[in-house]
Amino acid sequence: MTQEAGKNFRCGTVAIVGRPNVGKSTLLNHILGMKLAITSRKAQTTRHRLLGIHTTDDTQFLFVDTPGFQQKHLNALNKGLNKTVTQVLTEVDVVLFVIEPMKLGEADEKVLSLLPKDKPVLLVVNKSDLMGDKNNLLPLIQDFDLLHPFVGIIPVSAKKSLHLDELLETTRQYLPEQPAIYGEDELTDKNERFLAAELIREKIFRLLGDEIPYSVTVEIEKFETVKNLRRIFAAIIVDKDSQKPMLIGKSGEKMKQISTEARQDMEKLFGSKVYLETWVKVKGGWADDERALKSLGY
Ligand SMILES: Nc1nc2c(ncn2[C@@H]2O[C@H](COP(=O)(O)OP(=O)(O)OP(=O)(O)O)[C@@H](O)[C@H]2O)c(=O)[nH]1
Ligand SMILES: [Mg+2]
Repeated sequence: MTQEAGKNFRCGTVAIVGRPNVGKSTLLNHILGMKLAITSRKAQTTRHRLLGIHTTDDTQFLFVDTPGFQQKHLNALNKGLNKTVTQVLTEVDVVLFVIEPMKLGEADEKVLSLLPKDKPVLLVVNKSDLMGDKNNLLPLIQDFDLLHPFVGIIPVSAKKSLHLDELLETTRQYLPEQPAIYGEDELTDKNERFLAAELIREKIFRLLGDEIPYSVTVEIEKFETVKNLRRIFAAIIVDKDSQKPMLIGKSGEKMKQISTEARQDMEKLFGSKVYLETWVKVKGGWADDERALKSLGY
């Protein structure tokens, strides 16, 4: 890193915002070249702001992944998620507004209305690999362009890592000239406890039907590091008794699968062996109870 060269080094924060499921977290992971943020086919996977640090020779990008802005089911949890998004927008140097190559919808319009007018915002058209005829992009871009003065428009594919260099190069131009804030090996400001809980939640999003994941949160009750072994004890919290058997599955099969896959991801991310123990607890109405939310880390 030529941070010592000083003069041209840039460092700044970049918000990644958009409606649920457009690929914000996938974009962060593919920029970092590392699975830091959890992702799934279901909307509303991300529930926390997440810092992802990407350091190159001349730039330190401080990306902030955010929850997809919620319009439906406005319980206390989702209201909190929306507050996170609006808060992040006030704090950053640049905004990446992520959309899919689909018609402008109500959910996109809602996020558009929140975009700051006094900050550079790039329109990032993700999932360009799904776009059949590239000519369809033009009317779509025109629709969006009418609603906000974007400083640039960049089609990318996060999943296939296409055009991410262009995205970084353009983003860089809007970052302030200043030295790096974090060490060049640092990846995030979140601790392993947080990341472990997220990986368990991801497996629940990926392995269970449409309803359960939204009623689930994960609490790490104990996290011990003994030499090259992490011993992690996690409670999976559901909203109702009736959800317990669905999560556990026939002869505990589902839980076993959740734990195994989460443990494998943790071993990769932490670079150590992991012993993981999980169990299910019921905490009725946790997602709409301010006090419970606070104690669960929201
Ligand atoms: N084909 C294709 N799929 C993608 C691309 N980027 C993301 N996806 C898929 O889109 C789905 C949603 O991705 P996420 O990264 O979880 O989306 P998100 O915007 O973070 O969603 P929330 O956190 O719920 O707001 C996943 O199934 C991804 O694999 C892409 O470039 N191409
Ligand atoms: Mg996400």
